[in-house]
Amino acid sequence: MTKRISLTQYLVEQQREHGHIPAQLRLLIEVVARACKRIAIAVNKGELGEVLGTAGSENVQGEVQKKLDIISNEVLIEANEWGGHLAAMASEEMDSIHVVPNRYPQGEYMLLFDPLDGSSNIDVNVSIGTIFSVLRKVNNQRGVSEEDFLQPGKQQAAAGYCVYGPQTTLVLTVGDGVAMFTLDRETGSWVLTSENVQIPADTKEFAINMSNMRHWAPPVKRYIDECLAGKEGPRGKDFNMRWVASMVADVHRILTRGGIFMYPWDQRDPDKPGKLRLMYEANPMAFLVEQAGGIATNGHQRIMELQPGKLHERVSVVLGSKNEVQRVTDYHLQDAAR
Ligand code: P6P
Repeated sequence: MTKRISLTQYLVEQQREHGHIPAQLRLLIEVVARACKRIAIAVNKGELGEVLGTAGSENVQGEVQKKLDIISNEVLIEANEWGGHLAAMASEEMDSIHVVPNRYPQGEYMLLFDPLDGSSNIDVNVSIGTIFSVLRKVNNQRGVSEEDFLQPGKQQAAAGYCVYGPQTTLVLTVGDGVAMFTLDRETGSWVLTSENVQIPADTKEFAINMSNMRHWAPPVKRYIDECLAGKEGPRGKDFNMRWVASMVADVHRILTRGGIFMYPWDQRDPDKPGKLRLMYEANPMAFLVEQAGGIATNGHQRIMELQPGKLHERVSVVLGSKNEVQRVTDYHLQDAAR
């Protein structure tokens, strides 16, 4: 039974025992956790808060913004800019970075986030989430720029998400395993409910948007065909499929009971590596998955090794139970060797 302690006590004890949660990082994590609580309240109100539906605008991705996308983004910006722990922020919902205004002290970290991932699920009451990634500021001059954000995922100081589902759960890593905190709505506290999370190496559950099957590259089609062939096929076992269309919900399931999640390249837009964003979706999820004993690749190589070329860069994602992700990588290698 995991000892039921608060997020603050967990972070203080982690710093005392392992010393890699400096004060500014602890403050950052607690501020993001508090912002997620506020987002959870807005999400939970739904129509009662008149926050459903579209905002009548588009983001840099060309996606129609939901009211809650914009509200969540504003909550995270306002919560983080005055604390002195951050130099700048970047968001899926903002074209360029948001540098901490001169009226506030600058800190040594940079925060990236998808403020509300899975927006297509907001209006139909299906789990959605906030994803965040923390990088260290690389130069000590005040003028932080977009280029300072372009660090490979292996440089992350911390990463996590909050899933707004039947429970509101914050999942976090600072590089020493994965811990989960459930929001106690009666006290308003984040309570530790799981630590040292481990993803089983094998699974019978895959997550992919099957409607794109005709567009996939051969190795992906081969892998999924074999899953669909089940016991009678080359895998010799039946598989189950899940697709929530909220990466946070699908990854949370995988961290909780194993599985493989795939959003691969497809031929609809050959120059686009994939749909998901590298900096504030794939990298933080890859950090969490690897810290839980899983693997996260773009089908060919480790996501956290990729050198970003631009802030809103997209990437193919294959992550989860290591033996399944490795199989997909092997199929790509075999296909390339043909
Ligand atoms: P599709 C949500 O929009 C998202 O970015 C991820 O959270 C999710 O896994 C994926 O896109 C869903 O994409 O094409 O199935 O709607």
